[in-house]
Amino acid sequence: MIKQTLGGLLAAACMLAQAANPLFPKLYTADPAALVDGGRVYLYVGKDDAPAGGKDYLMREWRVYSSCDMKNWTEHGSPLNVQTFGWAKADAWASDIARRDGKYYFYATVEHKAVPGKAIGVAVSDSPTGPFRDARGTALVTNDMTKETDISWDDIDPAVFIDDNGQAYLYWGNRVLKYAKLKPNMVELDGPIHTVGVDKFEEASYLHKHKSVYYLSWSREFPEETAYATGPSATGPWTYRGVIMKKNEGVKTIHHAIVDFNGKSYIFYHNARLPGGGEYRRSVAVEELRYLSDGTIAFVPQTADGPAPNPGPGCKVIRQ
Ligand code: FUB
Repeated sequence: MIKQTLGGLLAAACMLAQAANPLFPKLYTADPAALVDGGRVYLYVGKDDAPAGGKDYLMREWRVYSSCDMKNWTEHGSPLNVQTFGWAKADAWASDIARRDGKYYFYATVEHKAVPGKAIGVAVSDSPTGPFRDARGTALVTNDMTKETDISWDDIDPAVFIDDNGQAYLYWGNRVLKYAKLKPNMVELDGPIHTVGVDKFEEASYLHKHKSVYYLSWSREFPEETAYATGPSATGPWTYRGVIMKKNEGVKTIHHAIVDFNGKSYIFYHNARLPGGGEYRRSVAVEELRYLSDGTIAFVPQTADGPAPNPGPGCKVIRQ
């Protein structure tokens, strides 16, 4: 049997023009967030720095990559890290991003220095590749703002969505799913925090719209699978539709993001398939996602090859 090592995979990746899954064999990466902008898809990941055998997450920064064909990925380095938020002390956990009025708003989970527990910050940049700066100087959401559970990590995993009428929403949570409207400035909540009941919600909510249907997806149960519901608006009511992706082997989380790009749809997620991978050493991957004629989403198997190249007009692969 041929034993694959991380070094071997890295060498192969340097030679190959086209990435298969997992996408980034040089690093352990997790919690994908994605943005389609200017003919490219930008992919933001947390960097898993836990040592082999580590017993907890060690995540200090986010990394960004981009592609114009879903196959060739350009590295853009780390556009922000925990220190971007002066009030945060650790844990560059899951994030999401949106563009509004030419600015890029990056919502991020971190551990707060002064308010015990996880918090959500928002950073802003003029470019999808950063650099980002703290847009408020304070957290947007702190653990003491929600009281539904007594765990310290129930305010994690922001998911931002801007509806066609311009109204922006922030969904987030662990164990209990919450959402609030965002003001047009994208850096303040607008009104109360609501809770949402969806089946066996764990974390990693994601809201998107395809054609006229709203899709709310999340990591369901623990260990996690990716499940979804559909609704007639950004706030439901939600009808449970089933499982998009089954549970991982070797890691209990699966955090996902869904985008439309060049006429096709894609789901990013993480697994533990990089050599040496595991619970705290994850790896981001991508698959094509297909909608059936009734608007439901076809089950997505994880593959080693990933999607076929899908270059848009003017796609220029940036070689490094
Ligand atoms: O990466 C840390 C946490 O693990 C994320 O915030 C969750 O979604 C899970 O992937």
